[in-house]
Amino acid sequence: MRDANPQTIYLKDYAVPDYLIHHVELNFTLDDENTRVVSRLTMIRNPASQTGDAALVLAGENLGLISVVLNDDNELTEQDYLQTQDSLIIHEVPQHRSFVLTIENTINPKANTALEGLYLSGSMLCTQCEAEGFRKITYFLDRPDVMAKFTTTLVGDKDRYPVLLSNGNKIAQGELADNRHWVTWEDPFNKPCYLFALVAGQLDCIEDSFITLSGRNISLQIFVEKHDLDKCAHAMQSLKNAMRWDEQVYGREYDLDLYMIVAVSHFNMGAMENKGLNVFNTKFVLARPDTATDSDYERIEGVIAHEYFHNWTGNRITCRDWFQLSLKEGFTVFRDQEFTGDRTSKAVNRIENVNMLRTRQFAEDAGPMAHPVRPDAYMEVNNFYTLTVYEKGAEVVRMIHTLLGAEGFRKGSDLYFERHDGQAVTCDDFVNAMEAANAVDLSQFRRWYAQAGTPVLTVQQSYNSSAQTLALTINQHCPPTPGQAVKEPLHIPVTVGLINKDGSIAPCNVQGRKTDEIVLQLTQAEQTFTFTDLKQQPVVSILRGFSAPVKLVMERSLEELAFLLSYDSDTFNRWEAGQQLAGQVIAGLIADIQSGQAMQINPMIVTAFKQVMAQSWDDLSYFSLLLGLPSETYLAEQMQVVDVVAIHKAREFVVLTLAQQLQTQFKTLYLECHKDESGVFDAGAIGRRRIKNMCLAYLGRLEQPDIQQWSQQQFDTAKNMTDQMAALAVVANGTHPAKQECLSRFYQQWQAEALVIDKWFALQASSHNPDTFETVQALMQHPAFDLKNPNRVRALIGAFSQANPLHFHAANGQGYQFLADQIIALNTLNPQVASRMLSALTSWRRYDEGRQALMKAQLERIMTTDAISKDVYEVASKSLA
Ligand code: 0A1
Ligand code: ZN
Repeated sequence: MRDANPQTIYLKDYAVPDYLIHHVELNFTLDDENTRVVSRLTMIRNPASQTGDAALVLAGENLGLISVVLNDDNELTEQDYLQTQDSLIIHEVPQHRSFVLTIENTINPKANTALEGLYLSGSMLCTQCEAEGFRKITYFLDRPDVMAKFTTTLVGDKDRYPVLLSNGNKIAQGELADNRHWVTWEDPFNKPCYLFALVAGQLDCIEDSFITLSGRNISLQIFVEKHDLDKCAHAMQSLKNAMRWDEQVYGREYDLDLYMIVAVSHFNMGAMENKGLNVFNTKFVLARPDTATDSDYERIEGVIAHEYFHNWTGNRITCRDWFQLSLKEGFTVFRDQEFTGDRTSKAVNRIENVNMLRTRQFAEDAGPMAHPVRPDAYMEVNNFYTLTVYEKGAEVVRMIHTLLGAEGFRKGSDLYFERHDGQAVTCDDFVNAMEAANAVDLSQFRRWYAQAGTPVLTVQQSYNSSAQTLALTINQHCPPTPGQAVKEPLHIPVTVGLINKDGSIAPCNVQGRKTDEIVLQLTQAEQTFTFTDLKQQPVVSILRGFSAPVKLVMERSLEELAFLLSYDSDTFNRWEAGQQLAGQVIAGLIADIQSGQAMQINPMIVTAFKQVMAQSWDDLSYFSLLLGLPSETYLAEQMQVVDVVAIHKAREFVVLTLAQQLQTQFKTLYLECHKDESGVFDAGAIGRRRIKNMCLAYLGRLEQPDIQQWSQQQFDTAKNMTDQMAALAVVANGTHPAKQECLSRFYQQWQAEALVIDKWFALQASSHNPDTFETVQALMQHPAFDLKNPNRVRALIGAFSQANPLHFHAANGQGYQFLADQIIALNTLNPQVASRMLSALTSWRRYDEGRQALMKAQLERIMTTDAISKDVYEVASKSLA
């Protein structure tokens, strides 16, 4: 397919483009298998270019070239240009004046299973151009620092493509012979080609409007297939909420008169922020109470907001090059996290985000693909849409927010927008604006962008009763990562609070300033901070709100953790204390298993849970998080050599013990909260569903007839997907007599709803049941399974390999072989998805010798794949290096 030995691209080699494009006039004659593209580019030599060579090199892949014409009348011949596999090199173009280059080519959307460029999703034609998809549409300067105005005309059959959409405003339309019609769109804003989009097909739309703060009326449209029209209301409301929030919190208004969202069923990622025409995975648009869970509702609002926020952080100000991806992604994720926190529960949202960061991003940072938030090299840019760039990138922005405070941060973002509107810039430009607006020095802080790996903070405390002081000594250390053996100390905000033994707040008095909480600024490898005026030794609550993306090492007794679980006023640390307590208890059981002893559970965990359950809670979602145990994946992250079987057994033992000993409490709580509130999405109803389903999950482990009846009844009568899915999970993950019947009834009920069927696949693939592997193999043959649909692949293959450690890591290696087979098949169909599926194999060094050998053998087999894609090659080869 591509290079067997792909080239590495380095940040240090960045050079400005040799040519610039002012205006792009595109004309598409649409056809599912043979679309004709005419691209008329108004160009000029870049005065800032340093290159002596005048050749014009345009990127292009899989294109059928028809003609190249210079200045409208000079048709170039094969002597004038060179066509390679991935470029068109025109030997000579005018150097001192602008010129027009018109290129005509064909493409085949139907054959495009990689879903980059122009492709068919169901019966809809749509595009995905980030990062380098535009070169699969036509020859172009496909790099984000080339920004141009786009005018796009779409021509197509009226019945086949009744709706024709592109970026910006519709400026003209008309009819043609042979039942065809055309529409011209014009985007008045300069943009890089990765923000180009077109959509054509049989679409229906819901419409609404939004009045901006300055009184402009924006028309809002969501396009979907006809049968999905009744699932768009939540997405529309979410969009309006996001628009208002960005005005209120960042002072940013929308800039076009029209905002369009299209939902497509085949999409490699979550959604795409194309200017004025977002293209979304249906998963992040469609919701009706009976088809989508509460967390789907929340994620939809978050992703809609994320794409909307990109209009300022990504589109108006974009990235100079793809190494700067976190400039737009880190900042935009930070913005969507803050939005979701404001819309739902700040406490819950922070915990969920940190949970994801610590289980998945920390693993990435500790593995062979570890890279800085601003990577300095890549083979395939699509491999760098990572948790590090997105989630750790957001943490870096959050730390700036913590260091500067909300007001200082807003001053910095205002200056950033003022300085760089309309430009393609770097992460440094962002930090420069934050610095300049606040007169602070963030030079050491910049290392967060350049250094990979998760820093470890080791904390020691010593209380001096005669001096009434507490000294906190914090040491920072960051383990080496590939290509970065030595790390420099980082500038780390560490938020601390002190608590007296009676639960009251002890003031933090450092250098004469007395506050309830303090942000310590750690800048050295080791530093001691002294708190004064402490008559008694307080309990330290450190890294409040998870103020930095680090691992914390601090000796804590179970008693101290139980104290913090009861008294810490910081909602994050309170939850964290419970997690650590459970983690220590589970670690004790793992040790029992590994030394061949009977498991002996420390009763403190039961007492601690009982206490939590005895309190009354306003935020029931937060309450349910306090009752959750650390996941198997998170527990695995904590072990030197991961023992999947022991982790599973130990954790299950704790679940069962809690279910047995707190059975009465779980039952009472379940019955109290089990109400019919279908379609009610306020925090109260969401919280009640969440806590009651948590209770049901515990109780389900008892395998008792009374509980089996409860779960069956909840399944039978549920009117919302949250309750139906939670009940099905309990029924299907055990020995419930109606297991098969419920699974098949669920399928029958929902076979017309692709997103619900994805849940059905994922639930079975992540089950602990002993026959899960056979089930997964059988599901691969199910008529509803389709290797060409990324959502399906993620639901079945992704859930099995990433959310089912017990079965994926079966000691005989069958899980590894299965995954490798699928990756090899996906390599040809969709390299991006193939490479993402590979992540389950990259951490092979973390397992025992037997599993290491089996995983490594599969990685080696993948490396021998014929026509291996750049995407898969980069991840597999780096994993083996
Ligand atoms: N910029 C989008 C994510 C995205 C990236 C690449 C894609 O295709 C390869 C698609 C979407 C976002 O952050 O939402
Ligand atoms: Zn994004």
